[in-house]
Amino acid sequence: MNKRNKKHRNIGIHELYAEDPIAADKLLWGRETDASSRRGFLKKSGLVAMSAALGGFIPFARFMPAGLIPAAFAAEPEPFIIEGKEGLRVLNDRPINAETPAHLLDDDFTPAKYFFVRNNGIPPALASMGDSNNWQLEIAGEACGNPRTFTLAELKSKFKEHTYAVTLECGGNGRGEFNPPAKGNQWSTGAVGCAKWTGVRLRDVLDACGVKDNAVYIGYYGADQHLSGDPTKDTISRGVPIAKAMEDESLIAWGFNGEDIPYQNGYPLRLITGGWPASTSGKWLRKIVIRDRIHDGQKMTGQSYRIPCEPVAPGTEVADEAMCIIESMPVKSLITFPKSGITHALKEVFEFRGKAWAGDLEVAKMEVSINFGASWQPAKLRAPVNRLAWQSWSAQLKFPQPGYYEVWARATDSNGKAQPTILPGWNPKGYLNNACHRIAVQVA
Ligand SMILES: Nc1nc2c(c(=O)[nH]1)N[C@H]1C(S)=C(S)[C@@H](COP(=O)(O)O)O[C@H]1N2
Ligand SMILES: [Mo]
Repeated sequence: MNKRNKKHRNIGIHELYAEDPIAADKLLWGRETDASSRRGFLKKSGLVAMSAALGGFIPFARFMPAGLIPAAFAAEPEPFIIEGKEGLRVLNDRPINAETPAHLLDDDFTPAKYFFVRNNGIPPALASMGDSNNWQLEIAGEACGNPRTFTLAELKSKFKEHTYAVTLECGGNGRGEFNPPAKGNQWSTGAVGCAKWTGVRLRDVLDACGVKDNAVYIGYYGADQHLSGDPTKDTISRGVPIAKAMEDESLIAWGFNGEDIPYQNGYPLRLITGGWPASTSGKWLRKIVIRDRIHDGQKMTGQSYRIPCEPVAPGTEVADEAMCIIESMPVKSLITFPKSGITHALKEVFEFRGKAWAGDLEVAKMEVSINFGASWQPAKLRAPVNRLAWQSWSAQLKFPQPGYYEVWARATDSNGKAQPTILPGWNPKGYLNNACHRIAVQVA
């Protein structure tokens, strides 16, 4: 990870132009410059690219001086670069936490560059990893009959490979909206993504190591370091009940959309336990313990990833004993097209689309509103490609007259539970905000 890496393609536009405007012109738009006149010649492909970026044809493009940043980009903040990521909103750089703007989650399977990053500590150095096939995973714990260590190569050769599209959402996604505010990363809507994960079933590996009758929970340990640098401290060590661990879709994964898992998302090996807070899906996976009790690792106890067992009034202090571990995530959805706040004209009938997911359950119904929730109209909802994958939806919306609208989206799960239109129950740590996503649209 580095802030100022010249070799990196994903460098901020202002930085690019500041360093060498002529080179920036060439890189971004393919513009050739005549050194004597300093006039730029935008080739057809460059003009198309720039017009697309500006959202309109540029009638006087032939008069544009070389090395000029289009004014429309002037207000764009300089992005903080995370190697391998693009367009994310960075919430913290130590540890790195970055979320995905809703309009970049339009793909069925979130590309590596757009998959959010939630780190609790410092990821293991790539240079120290060596050949990923030698990466070791240890299986142990009180309720493990036959503790063993596997290399990644052994996992690949000894067990059957499976691929599932699984949605991961951070338990704190949406925290930024709670009032009184909760400490922690102020996620808006972007700590979520869905990728095709390839690996072996956690169940198959656990069975090979002997799951004793007294097994209750599993816990994970990763190779990342505590922020303090103290090697005796774990960054995070969470887990799930044994029944969740034994589900078909619970994986020890090395593949992400057919490639290696991106470095920030746990390369070369991670746990995938979909539908539950993504904090249960351990990255840079080194060890799994089969426990004879509820796992009590870092961020399993106290108030971490727990909500009041009974609802409380906003601002209430809740004792640890009255807090319960979050299990399945609640039903939720996003509008991924168009982008909120667009200023270009929408046609009278316009297709909106997005994604919806419901923790361990399926989304059964999707609706949209153009009148601040006064009435709802059905959207088309696709089945998930497999259990625990998010579902695509779309809706053709007709607007009665020009002006400013908000489009709201609401999903209902297979138990009949719908997203709240504004905010769900307040809780001390700001988890599980599954309020309806809303976007601004201008109809001209
Ligand atoms: N080893 C390790 N695993 C981890 C974490 C971490 O900091 N270290 N963060 C957890 C949390 S809180 C979340 S939300 C997800 C985020 O996964 P992502 O960064 O791939 O999006 O990873 C989980 N697994
Ligand atoms: Mo998280």
